Amino acid sequence: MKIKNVRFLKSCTKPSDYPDFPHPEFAFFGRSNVGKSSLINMLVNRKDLVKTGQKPGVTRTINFFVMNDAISLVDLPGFGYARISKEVSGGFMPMLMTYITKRKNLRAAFLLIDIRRVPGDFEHQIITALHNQKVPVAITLTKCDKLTKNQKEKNLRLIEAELGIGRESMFITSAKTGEGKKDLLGVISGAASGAPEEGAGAD
Ligand SMILES: Nc1nc2c(ncn2[C@@H]2O[C@H](COP(=O)(O)OP(=O)(O)OP(=O)(O)O)[C@@H](O)[C@H]2O)c(=O)[nH]1
Ligand SMILES: [Mg+2]
Repeated sequence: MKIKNVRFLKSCTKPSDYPDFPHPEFAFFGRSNVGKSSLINMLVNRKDLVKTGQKPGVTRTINFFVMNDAISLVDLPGFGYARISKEVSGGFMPMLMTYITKRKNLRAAFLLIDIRRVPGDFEHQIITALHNQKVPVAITLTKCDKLTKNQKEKNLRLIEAELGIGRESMFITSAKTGEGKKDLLGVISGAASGAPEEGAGAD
């Protein structure tokens, strides 16, 4: 898929503020600092469309972007970072769960997992919530440039065992090298090729 244009649409936190955008939507979930914002920049060939940062907790709202005037990409806050709020480390989970249940035009989700980490409770909760809404989930391993081939192999086995799925069903990516870009764009263009959905705005 060729990226002709991409623009920021809106940043918000609650369903009543979600943009009334009827086209297929793709959202990026994952722990704080896993590389959600960086991956979106990589996919759309832009260094700084989305703000990224070295410290966890950079993205704190739901950010909607529009690509080729036809597809929306959503950068979400991360979960699992204890210092992000006075609450628990799952501080953003309610916002994410509401987004999953309310957003009718969510066509597919990318669940990002740092290839150096084994997924845990938060990832399982997100997978279950997406499955309940019948939203397909693409498990996307990030920061793959950071490991040697042997380390990658070892971690892939741990992640496969934890999620109960094989690596052939996962995407191996790097926002740094561009690895996986073609495959992820293929998921987006494939899933987006259906007609725009009815009632795609907030409920
Ligand atoms: N080496 C390498 N670094 C990466 C990659 N992806 C992201 N990073 C770095 O990881 C850090 C976090 O990236 P972000 O894209 O801000 O992560 P995020 O998931 O959006 O984080 P929050 O918004 O805080 O939830 C930044 O310093 C990025 O430069 C990657 O594929 N390879
Ligand atoms: Mg971010």
